Amino acid sequence: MSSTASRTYLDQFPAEAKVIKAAFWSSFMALAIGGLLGLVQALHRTDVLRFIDSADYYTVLTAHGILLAITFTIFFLVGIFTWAVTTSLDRGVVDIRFTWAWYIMMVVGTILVGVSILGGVVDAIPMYADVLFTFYAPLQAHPAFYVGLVLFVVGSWLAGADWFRTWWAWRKENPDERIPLPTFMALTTTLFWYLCTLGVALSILVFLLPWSLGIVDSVNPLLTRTLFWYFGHAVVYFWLMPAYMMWYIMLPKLSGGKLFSDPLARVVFVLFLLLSTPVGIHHQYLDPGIAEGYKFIAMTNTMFLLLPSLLTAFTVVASMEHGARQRGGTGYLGWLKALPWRDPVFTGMALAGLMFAAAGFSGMINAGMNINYLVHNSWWVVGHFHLTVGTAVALTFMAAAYWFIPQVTGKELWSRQLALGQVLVWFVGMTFMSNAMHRAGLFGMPRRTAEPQYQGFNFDPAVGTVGEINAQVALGAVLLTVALAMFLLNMVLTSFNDDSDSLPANTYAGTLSGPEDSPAVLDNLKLWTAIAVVLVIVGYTLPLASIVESGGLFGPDIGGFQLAIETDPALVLESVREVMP
Ligand code: HAS
Ligand code: CU
Repeated sequence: MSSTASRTYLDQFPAEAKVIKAAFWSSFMALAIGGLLGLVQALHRTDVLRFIDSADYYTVLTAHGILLAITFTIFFLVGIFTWAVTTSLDRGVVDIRFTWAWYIMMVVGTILVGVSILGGVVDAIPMYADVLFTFYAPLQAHPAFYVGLVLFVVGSWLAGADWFRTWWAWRKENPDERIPLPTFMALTTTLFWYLCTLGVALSILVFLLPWSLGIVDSVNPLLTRTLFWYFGHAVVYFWLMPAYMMWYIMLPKLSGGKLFSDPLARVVFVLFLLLSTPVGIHHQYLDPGIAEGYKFIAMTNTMFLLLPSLLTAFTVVASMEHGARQRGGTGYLGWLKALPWRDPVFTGMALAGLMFAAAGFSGMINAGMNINYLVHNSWWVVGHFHLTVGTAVALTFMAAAYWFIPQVTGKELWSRQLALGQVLVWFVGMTFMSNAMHRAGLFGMPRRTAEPQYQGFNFDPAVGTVGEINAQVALGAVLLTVALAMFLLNMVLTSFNDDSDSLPANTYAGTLSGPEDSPAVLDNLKLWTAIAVVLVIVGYTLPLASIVESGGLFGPDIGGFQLAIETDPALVLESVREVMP
C-alpha cells in the first residue's frame, strides 16, 4: 500500500471512480424514493396520516421493498466491491467498457421494474406489478417487471465476472501471492451470489415470465416460492457481506489499529459461501407442502450459519479494542471511550454493528422452527429486517459513503457534523421503530397490510398499548426520514464542494495476523464452491422433488391475480371465482 499513500482513489483509478460514482448515485436515488415511500406507509398503517388509498398501499410497499432491498443495496455494493478489488490488487479493471456495460444493464433493469410498479398508480402506464418484493404466485406482474429483474441480476453477474477477470489478470502477474483480503471477500460473495441467483433465474425464466406472457397457463406457487427463498435468504448475505467487509477492513483502521486476524476473516467468508444458500426454507416453516424433516434440516443449517457472524462480532470488536488501546484507551470497558466517536464514518459503522447484535438475536428467534410460528408474517419480522438490512447494512453504507464519495469525487465531505448527527438520528429513529415493531409482532399484529386492525378484534399487548406502539413506529419513521434528508443533503452539497485540501489517502486496515498465518487451502475457491454446491444439492433436491411430485411442475390449474390489488370484497370474490371455479 505504500506506493499509494496520500493518493485518493480518484487519483489512482480515475476511470473506475466514475463508474463507482454512478453506481453510488443510482443507489442514493433509490434510497431517496424508497425511503420516502417508507414514511408514507408507516404513517398510513399507524393511522397517523392517511393520504393514499389503502388499495395503493401495496404499490407503495412493492416499490419500497424493491427500491431499498434490491436497488439501493446492490448498486452500492457493486460500487464498493469494484473499489475493493481494484484497490487491493492495485490494478484497474481489465476493460472499462465492460464495467460500464454491466452498470447500464442494471440501470435499464431498474427502470423497467420501476415503471411497471408505477403502473399500479398511474393509469397512463398499462403495466402492473403490485406483487411485493417476493413476487409470490399467484400474484402476477406484467412481463416487463420480470424482464427488468432478470436484466438487473444478469448485470450483477457481469459485475462479478468483471471482478474475477481483474483478479485473474493480477494472478498471472502474481502467481504465488495470496489473494488480498478485500478481493477474497468480493470473490467469495460473488460465488454464492451466482449459486443462489440460479434459483430466482429459474423461477422467473422458466415459470413466472412465460406465465405472465400467457405461454403457460399456470405455475406451482409452492415451487416458485421455494425457488424464491432459495435465493431470498442468500441475498441477505449479499447485502451484508459488503457491510462486513467495511467492518473488517475499515473499522479497525478508523479505531486506530489493525485487523485482529486475516485468516479468521477468510474463514468467515468461506463459511458464508458454504452455508448461505441451503437454508432458505427457514422462510417457509409455515408453508404447507414441505415436510417437517426438510424444515428441520434448514433450521440446523441456519444455526450453523450463526457461527460466522459470531466470529465476526469477536474479530471486529477485538480489532476495535486493539485500536482503542493504541490510542491510549485502558480498562475493561474504559477503552470504549478512546474510540473516535466524533468521526461519522466510525460512529455510523459502530452503531450499525451494535444494532446488528440485536438483529442477530431476533434472527435466532426467527430461525427456531417452533418459535417462528409465533412471529411469522407479523410486524416482528419487519422489525428484524429493519435492524439487519435497514441498519446493519444501510447505516454502514451511509457511513461508508462519507468516506467513499470524497474518494471517488476528489471533493471533501461537506459537513462532518451533519454526518455525525445523521448517523445518530438514524440510530435513535430505528431504535423506536424496530423495537415497537418487534413488540407489536409478539401479540400478532400482521405485516404487509394497510389495515392491520381487524373489525371486532382488539390486539392485546402484554405491556403498553397499541396506540403507544403505533406512535413509536410513526415517530421512528419520521426520524429516519429526517436522517435520510440529512444524508442526501450532505451528499449533494459534497458533490458541489470545491474544497479538496485534506482528503485522506485510499487505504484500508493492516492486519495483526496476516494471510501467511493461514493454510493456503483457504484460498482454494474451487474447493469451497464445490462443497457449497454439494450442500445445496443435499438441502434442496428432496424438497424440490416432493413439491414437483405433489403439485406438478406447472402446478395445479391456478391462474394469476393480475393488476393492482382489489379491495372491494365483491370484486375480490369474483376474481377468486374466476381463477378457482
Ligand atoms: Fe433474517 C427474515 C433468520 C440475518 C434480512 N431476514 C428476514 C427478512 C429479511 C431478513 C429481509 O430463520 C424478511 C423476508 C421477508 O420479506 O419475508 N436472519 C435470520 C438469521 C440471521 C439473519 C438466523 N436477516 C439477516 C440479515 C439480513 C436479514 C443479515 C439482511 C441483511 N430472518 C431469519 C428468519 C426469517 C428472517 C428465520 C424468516 C422469518 C419469517 O417467519 O418470515 C443471522 O444471520 C443473524 C446472525 C447475527 C448475529 C449477530 C452478530 C453480531 C455482530 C455485531 C458485532 C458488533 C460490532 C459493533 C461490530 C449472530 C456481528 C461493536 C460496537 C461497539 C461500540 C463495541
Ligand atoms: Cu433468511
